[in-house]
Amino acid sequence: MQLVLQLFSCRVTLETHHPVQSSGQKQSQQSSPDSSTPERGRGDVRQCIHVIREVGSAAHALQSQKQHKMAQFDKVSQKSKLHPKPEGLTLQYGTAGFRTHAKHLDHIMFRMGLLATLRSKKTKSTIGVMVTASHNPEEDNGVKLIDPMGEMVTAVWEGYATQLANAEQDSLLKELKDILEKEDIDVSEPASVYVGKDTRPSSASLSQAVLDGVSSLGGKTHDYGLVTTPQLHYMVCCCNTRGCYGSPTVEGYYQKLSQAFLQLTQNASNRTDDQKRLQVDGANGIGALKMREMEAFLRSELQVVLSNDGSSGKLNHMCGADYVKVQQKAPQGMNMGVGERCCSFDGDADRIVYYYTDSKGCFHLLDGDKIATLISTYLKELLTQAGLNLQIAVVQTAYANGSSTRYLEDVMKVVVCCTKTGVKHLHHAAQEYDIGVYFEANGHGTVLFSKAAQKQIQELVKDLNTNDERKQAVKLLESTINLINQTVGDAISDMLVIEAVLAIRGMSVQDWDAIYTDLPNRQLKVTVSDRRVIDTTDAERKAVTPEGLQDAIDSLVKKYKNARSFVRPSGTEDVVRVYAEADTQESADSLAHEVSLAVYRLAGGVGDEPKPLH
Ligand code: 16G
Ligand code: ZN
Repeated sequence: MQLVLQLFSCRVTLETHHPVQSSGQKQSQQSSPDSSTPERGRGDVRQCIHVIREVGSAAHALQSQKQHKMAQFDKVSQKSKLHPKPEGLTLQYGTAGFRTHAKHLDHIMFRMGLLATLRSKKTKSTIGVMVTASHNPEEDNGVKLIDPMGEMVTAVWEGYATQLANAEQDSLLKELKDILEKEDIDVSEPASVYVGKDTRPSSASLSQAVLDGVSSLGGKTHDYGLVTTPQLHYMVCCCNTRGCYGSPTVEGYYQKLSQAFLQLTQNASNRTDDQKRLQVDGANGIGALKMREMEAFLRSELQVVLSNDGSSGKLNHMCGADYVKVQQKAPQGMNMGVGERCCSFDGDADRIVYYYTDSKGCFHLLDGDKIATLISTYLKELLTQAGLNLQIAVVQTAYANGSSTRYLEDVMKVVVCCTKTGVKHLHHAAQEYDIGVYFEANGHGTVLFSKAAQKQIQELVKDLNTNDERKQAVKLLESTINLINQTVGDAISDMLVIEAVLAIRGMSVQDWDAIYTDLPNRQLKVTVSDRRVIDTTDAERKAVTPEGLQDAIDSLVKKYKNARSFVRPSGTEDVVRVYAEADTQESADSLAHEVSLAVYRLAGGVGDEPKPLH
């Protein structure tokens, strides 16, 4: 097809050759039909030979491209037999990529290697593939694709991922060609894919399957081995910005973050060793390993006491950010002193939550909402001090505690925006502002600075005419930007930001906790025969279907004080999630139960009816 088009365009060149000649030339040609004007005639012949040669070499190039393509597809076909798809198995690229028991994932990994290669050819950039199942049990695994600037892959390509993953063995090439055609990808383009993995026992062979997929399509790989998810996002961004974002090595990451952290904590020089001490629960995962590596770079400005470091316990088992957030209790294996500042990473270190126990033994959780509040308040103050007129917004989901939203809007006068659950939605919304702080209540989040905002801050740093207070504030802003991993939520980077903010403002974890008091809340799940019967709107805060469900929720909420409740189908589990908050824990529990019953009755509940919590 391409060849025909090229030949056709050559013919057009030949035919239009004469009309563009001057009338004088035309005349002389007409008067010498035997081409007795030798120059002109020779010129035409030369031109024709040139065009024929071009056509010939184009045809040759296309021929060899075609051969190359065939050879490539042969290789894919051969290699894919080593990573066969179990017949009938279908999986979907969900909010967090593919995630299931590791034993079902070998073919998925190989195919995601193929897809990442295509994505790289399409975008002419390096693409990342991370092998991890985050906070899931150790037996599970998963995979996520990372786009050129370190963000999540687009929705259309998520669709291709599902399409490719579910193609039966004999139609894999057909699906591959379909994507190539739809996206108009030249298969002979070079490709580059960065691969990383977490510490799960299955991750080594699964990441090898990704590498096989890439190489079978002729792509180049860089295997980073064991890295946190946010470290791989960082590498991809560093590579595609040609080093502007940092150096694409693990050491480059440690250097960039630690330098910024040390610069920030210089502004809190009278901290005691006690204040520098932080207990970190590594979830027995990759975060623990990387924290150990980073320690030396922090030059004792942060004194980490690491537990669940992977030396004995099981990944995410009774520990890690998800366990602490869901169970609302301290992880096992951590020796917590009264009032001591502690935090937990999840299995791939892209989430973090803080907590402490008070003198009465009461457990206090500081989740993503509290983190967003601390960071946005700090940034807003710096903007005021620096005299910068930049708009700052906090992006939350429906799960954000009502108290946090009220505090941010009413007291801090910050714009608050609510999106659907899932990092990509929050990330996307945060890009709309000069400074977008986004956090899910579960502890995944970061801060995005627009290019214009970064430029303004950098220019002001250089501006020698600014007075001391302004200069100090703007320098802090600059270091804070360097400390934040803007590509994705990053437990290590977020932890360092939080530690720096607490140090600079001279706050204890208790002071931070006291900024506002969380409304008691409860999350439950209900099993229904098909969770897709629940459709939501208004950033998942209202149920559109099944009919009558939202009315039922509205009238239940009215029975309680300061109450709020919503339901949504989970994107990662075959259940419907129910959230409720109210003025007391009893009310929140009771409301959550009543809403669960409404879901069970109106949305096709299966199994036993939900039982009251008390
Ligand atoms: C995934 C999402 C997370 C979200 C969670 C909700 C990413 C990288 N992760 O883990 O942001 O909170 O799903 O799970 O987007 P759910 O739909 O089962 O409630
Ligand atoms: Zn995670």
